[in-house]
Amino acid sequence: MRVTVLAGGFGGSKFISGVRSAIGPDDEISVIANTADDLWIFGVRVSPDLDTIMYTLGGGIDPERGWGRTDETWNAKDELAAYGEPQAWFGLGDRDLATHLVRTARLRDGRTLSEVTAELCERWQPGVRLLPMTDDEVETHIVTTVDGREEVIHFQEFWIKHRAAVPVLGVELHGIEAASPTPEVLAAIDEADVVLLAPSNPIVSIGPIVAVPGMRDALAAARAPIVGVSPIIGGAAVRGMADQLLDGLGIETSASAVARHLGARVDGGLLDGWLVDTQDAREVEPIESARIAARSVPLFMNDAATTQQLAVDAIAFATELRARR
Ligand code: FO1
Repeated sequence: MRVTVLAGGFGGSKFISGVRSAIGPDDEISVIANTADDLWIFGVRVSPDLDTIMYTLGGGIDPERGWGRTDETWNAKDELAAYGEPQAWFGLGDRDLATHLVRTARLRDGRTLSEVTAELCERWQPGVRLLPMTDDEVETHIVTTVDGREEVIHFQEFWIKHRAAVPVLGVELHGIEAASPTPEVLAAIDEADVVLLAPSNPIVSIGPIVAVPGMRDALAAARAPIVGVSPIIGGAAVRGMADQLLDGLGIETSASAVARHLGARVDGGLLDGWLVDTQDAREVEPIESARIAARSVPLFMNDAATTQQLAVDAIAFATELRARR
């Protein structure tokens, strides 16, 4: 069986590890990862979601932080601060820096982000094909106000420097118009038996992936059923800043509102099915009335067993829906 997963960073990585443990030896997983969190900083190219997935599945992630490397040191970051570097707010770890240096060197040599990611994965062996959504530069920026003045800042500045504590007046995907899915991404969608949307942020993780021109058409044309996992449980984001972003865009922070935002595939949207948590079982009916099949199962990925079970439930749901298509 070929499973293709669209995912962002932390929540996506855990879900993917569950999918990896849920499939058999003859199955394969392709991950289409968000790259709109990426940024140039201190002269290196950082790809947070690619690295978080690669480190998590490769065993190098710091599990408490949820990003960056275990046994990390921050000498370079401290030295940058000593120089008064204005971007020293960015958590540039010394071990993590090596990843960015290799990526930057290869990009400077004319390699694509997909080629670089495949090379980095030779070391980490994540057990999945990790595919950047595009090889073109796309960056999420947040329209906000700082000290009363409207500003457009990179998502990482919003998230790290401002701790997502500034208003979200809008989200802009810089470079999206000129971006295109990579051939590997289009093949992963076309050849999939099942397509899953990880419980990642619908605005800044899943959103940019499906905003790449041509991506929605590829997903609509896929023979595979498309099933998503709600990142909202009990009216709150499980982790991260989904609620601030949803509020900023006028989307209710609920499992059914996110499903409606992604849309029913039969009506030109993305979803054949949507998994909600057992505590949101009452939302199954309104989601079904939006022509998206829905099911309530435990969504909290609090250990390997529950994470694997969630993946099993998602694949089973998709397989059942494929039988209906
Ligand atoms: N998140 C933080 O909250 N603080 C940081 O300083 C930080 C640095 C960082 C460096 C590399 C990397 O791959 C991720 C990093 N993250 C940091 C997480 C990152 O901002 C988020 O994981 C995604 O961009 C949102 O999912």
